Order: sequence, then C-alpha cells, then structure tokens
Amino acid sequence: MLNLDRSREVFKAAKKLMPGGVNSPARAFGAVGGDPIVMERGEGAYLYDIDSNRYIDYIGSWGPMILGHCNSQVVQAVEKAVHNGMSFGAPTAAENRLAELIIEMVPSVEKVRLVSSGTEATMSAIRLARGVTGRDVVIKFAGNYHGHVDSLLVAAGSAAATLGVPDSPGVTAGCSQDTMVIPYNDPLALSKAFGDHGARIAAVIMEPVVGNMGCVTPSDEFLKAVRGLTHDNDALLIFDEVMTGFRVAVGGAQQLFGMTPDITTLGKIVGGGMPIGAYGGRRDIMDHILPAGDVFQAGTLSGNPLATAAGIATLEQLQDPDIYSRLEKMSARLEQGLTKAASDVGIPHTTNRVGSMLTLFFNPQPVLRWEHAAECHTKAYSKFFWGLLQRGVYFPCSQYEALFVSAVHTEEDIDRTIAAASESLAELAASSVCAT
Ligand code: KE4
Repeated sequence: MLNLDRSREVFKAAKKLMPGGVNSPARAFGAVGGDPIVMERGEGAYLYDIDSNRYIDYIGSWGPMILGHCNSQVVQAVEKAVHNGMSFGAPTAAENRLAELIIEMVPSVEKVRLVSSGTEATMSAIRLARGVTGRDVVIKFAGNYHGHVDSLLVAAGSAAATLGVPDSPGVTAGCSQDTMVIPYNDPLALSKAFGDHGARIAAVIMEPVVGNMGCVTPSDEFLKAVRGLTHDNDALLIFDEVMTGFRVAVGGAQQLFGMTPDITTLGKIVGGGMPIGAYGGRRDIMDHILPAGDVFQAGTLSGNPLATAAGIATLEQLQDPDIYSRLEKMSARLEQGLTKAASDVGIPHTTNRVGSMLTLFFNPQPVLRWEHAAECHTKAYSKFFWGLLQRGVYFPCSQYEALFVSAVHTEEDIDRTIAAASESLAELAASSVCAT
C-alpha cells in the first residue's frame, strides 16, 4: 500500500483553507472517492507526491504538459524572462512572437487575442460572436465543457432542443435563456435547432474532439452539419480547442479534420503549463475586438511575459513533426494494451482515442454522445483508478476526463502502465463491483 500520510495531513488542512481543499473541483477526486494526492514536483513523464511516491502521469495538468514536466527549454525560457520583470501591463515583443506562432500553426487563425485561461477565451469568443452577428442564441452540446462561463454552465432543457436551464446555483435564467443544448453527434437535432431558431443563432460552440465526457470523436456527418448549417444561417462556428489545440495534431482538430471554424479558442498547451488562453480567427471577425472594434474584452495579465515565454518555448518545440509521430506510436501502444488487458479478464469496455488523448470507457457500447457516456460503470472506473494509483500510475480521477500521453512517455512507461492496468483490471473482475 502507498504511504500517503503527509498527503492526507496536508489535504486535511487544505479543506479548512479552500472550498473542498482545492482550487479546482476536477482535482478533488470527487468522482473516484478518497482524498486527492498532494503533489510536490514533476519531472518528465512523472509526478512525485509529498510522500515521495512516484507516478507515471497521464493527467499532465489536464493537458498542458505535452512535453512533460520541467522541459528544459521551457524552464530556461521562463528563468530568463523572470529576470526582466514579472508583468508590465504594456506591449512586449514576446506577445508578437507567440501570436505569430499561433497564427502560423493554427490554420484558421489570422489574428489572435491572448488571455489568461481557457474560460476567458471561450467567454470572449461567445461575446465576440454575439457582437459580430447581433444575435443572442448560442448552441452548445451536452457533455461538452467550455470552462465556467455563466452562459455555458447550462443543462439541456426537457426537450433537448429547448433553450437551456442553469446548471449551477448563481447562474441566472437570464444568463442561460439564450443557450441551447443539444446532443453531440446528432446532425438532425442541430438541423432542427437551426430550422426553429436559425435567424437568432449567433454561434455554435463545440469541442471538435470531446475530452470532457471522456474522449469522444465527432462523426464526419456531424462535422459537415455544424459547418454547413452555421454557414448557411450566417452563424459563427467556434471550435473550442482549449484541449485539442496542439494536442491531436500540431494544428489541432481543425487541421486533423480539414475544417475551418470562424473562431478558435485555445488554452492549456499554448501556455506550456503557465496561465494562458487565446482566441483567434478571421481578421474581419477579430477586428471587432476593442480597441480595433467595439466588442469589449480586457485583462491585466493577458500576454504576461513569463507565460508567453513558456508558450513560445513550447510551441517552437512542437513544430518538430517527430513529436507527433512519437505521440501517436506511444498512444496507440497504450490503447492496444488497455483494450487487451480489459478483454483478457472479460471486463465490458470500449476505447476512444484521437492522437494522444484517449479514454477507456467501462461501457460495452460505443460512446458517441453524453447519453452513452452516462451509462458507464463509474464504480468500476473508480476501483480501476485506485488500483492503478497503488501501482504508481496516475490516470484521470474521473471516467469523464480524457487521459493524455506526453512526448516523454517511453515504451517502458507504457508497458509498465499496461502491466499495472492488467493487475488492476483482474482485481476489478474478481471483485463484487463488476457484479453490479
Ligand atoms: P480553463 O479555464 O480551465 O483554463 O479552461 C476551460 C476549458 C475550456 N474548454 C475546454 C475544452 C476545456 O477542457 C477546459 C478545461 N478543462 C478541464 C479538464 N477537462 C480543466 C480542469 C479543471 O477544471 O481543473
């Protein structure tokens, strides 16, 4: 058994200081039970907790750490920048460099605005779409998460294509009334929504590969429908690539699928682990943003010198195509190993993978939308998760999160992970959990 004494002690104190003892609910282990592990440092593909246990890390800070922890070029870039000052609130040449890299690497982006989180990026993109079109309604998809934007914290109304209802206390009906939630991978539902409300729809926002109900891939028909219906109804298509940007391909999902959204939101990898978000798109759309245009958006630490240094050092390294072929090789090896391990002990499962983001679902049926994901055996996942953790492997602490392979995970790491998964799945198969 892992010694987690100090972790427990620190987390107990944390709960007196911060709501739930954490600064983001995703890391609270709410979906798997037990206390979260208090981490002390990361190095390459590994995390070390404050009890000096080592884990092969597949969360990677929920996506940003595609180059692994403490990448030397990123660390050196931040170390260099910090001696020039932490923040000026004035333009810097580094912001030009990061903007140039984003424009060069993300096919649909001609101009970009840097912000400090993915939530800020999606919140701004929604405001921009409403400002440009003069329309109010935004369509999102069940099981897609776009950060804690009031107008996007919305559950599907009773008949799926009705306007949304607040999904959190504090989100008012006024905020949610212009948000429509429909099923992902359902072109007919989207077509009906446009048929009923087309002239009022400002934008459709989507995760072009979903990470937030576990990894779910869009069908070709669905992708054609979102692009065709938004175009034909003069609405804007927003690809929320906060997770998929620079992850599923160097140019994100839009490059992988050959799609051209009108606005793209970015986060996570674009900051290399430092707080950065970004939104960008066609020049004529982005020039609506203040001070070029009249759609308001601002931020004290937007384009922060340390964050831009980390982002530049990260994106410059990701221009090496060998990184993505290596990510594909390691991720395919992991997927095959997990699938075999689950099949060998007769555990009902399915896997979805796009590049280096993947999910092992405890569900025998294909998972194409939230209704399917909601049928997963989450108790089985929780037992699997803790079995892995006890064996030094750190998977996402929820069935509804994608796992991430980094460029520094080795074949040995993958094989050790598969061996740990085989043991954990065998334990699960032999337990009463699977009988339920
Ligand atoms: P942030 O505000 O957390 O930087 O980004 C929000 C966001 C926007 N869009 C997508 C597709 C996202 O996945 C996210 C954030 N992802 C979660 C994990 N699935 C972040 C983890 C957390 O909230 O602690």
